[in-house]
Amino acid sequence: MRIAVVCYPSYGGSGVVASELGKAMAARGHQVHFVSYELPFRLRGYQHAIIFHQVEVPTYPLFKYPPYVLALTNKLVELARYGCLDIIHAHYAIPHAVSSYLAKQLVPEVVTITTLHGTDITLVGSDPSFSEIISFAINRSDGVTAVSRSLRAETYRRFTVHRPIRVIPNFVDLQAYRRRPNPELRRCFAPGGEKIVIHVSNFRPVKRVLAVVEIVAQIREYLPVRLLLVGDGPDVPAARRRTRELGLEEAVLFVGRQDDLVPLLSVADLFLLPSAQESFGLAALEAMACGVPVVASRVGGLPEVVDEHSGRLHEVEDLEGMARSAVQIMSEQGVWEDYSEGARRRAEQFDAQRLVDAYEEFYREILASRRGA
Ligand code: GMT
Repeated sequence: MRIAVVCYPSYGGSGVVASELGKAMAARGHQVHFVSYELPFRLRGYQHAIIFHQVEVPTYPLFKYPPYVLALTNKLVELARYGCLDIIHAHYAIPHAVSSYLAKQLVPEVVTITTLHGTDITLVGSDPSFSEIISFAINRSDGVTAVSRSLRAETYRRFTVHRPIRVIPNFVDLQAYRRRPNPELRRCFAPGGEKIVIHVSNFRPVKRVLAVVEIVAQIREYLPVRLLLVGDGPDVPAARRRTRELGLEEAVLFVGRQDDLVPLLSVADLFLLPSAQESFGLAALEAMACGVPVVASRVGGLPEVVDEHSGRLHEVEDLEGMARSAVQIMSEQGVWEDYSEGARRRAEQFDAQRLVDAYEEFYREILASRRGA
């Protein structure tokens, strides 16, 4: 198959899923064209059968807002006409599903698939400034997938969508993501033998990074811990401020964006994710694959990912409960080992091979149904 993958290139779950899926499809012999405004960060390094096409938007004094949707659509049309695409797979509905729809108006033989990831539905997409066009674009996609049952239900609840939505959960490469203990690195972060709590995100308000700092302050009343904050985003300054106010400068380490998470996850004892919304929680799944138990909020798709053997879920505002669970999981080595093994076992349910098969099958099904139509 000849597939165009449209995604955001920056740090964030939808770009990660799009990149890993595209790479897996290329490894299976398909021809994969990534289309975005920058090279997605998980695509660095040559891989056969992957071609990156950069979307450039011309500037003009009249354009207060450069028309990215048009430039993206134009690139897709070019590819469909001259590169002969079978499928355009848009990850994250805004604005990618709209560009796919427009491209199909010019090249009707191309099949369009949209994968809904989360905030495109729960936060931004349902804003009245976008909701009409996003409903329309979802309804006009030839195939639609969502990364969790919860996200599918939210889509039906918030939009006038009348198409079937296939749930294909996110996945993890279980070979790449496994615990690789490194006592030396562990000592660098926790020289006094403290436990290590980790949080990985794009530091947007929905992730509630300030709550992560608060929870760690509460854990420290019972257990010496260090917090590794991995990632970057708009809430970094506020998280630094709260860290200072709580007198936690020594205990909280801001390590910034990191491409390779496995070394960091491999020294961690617990992953904290107190998000206000989380359609799936890919970062939690990657941590679980590395044997890191999760304490998170009971929202969105998180209950579909974290079970009672791999971690604990609490109501969003229950920071005290999250701190208590964290202390219970980390205080006793035997308890921690049970959760760590449970986390890895649960992650094995989201094996990349099996879920890439599900996408490949979905592509074939939609292609067959469109061609038969
Ligand atoms: O908000 C983010 O974390 C970024 C966003 C994205 O699209 O990059 O993440 C969403 O998609 C991920 C991949 O499917 C999911 O694992 C995240 O749970 C989801 N984020 C939210 O729903 C807040």
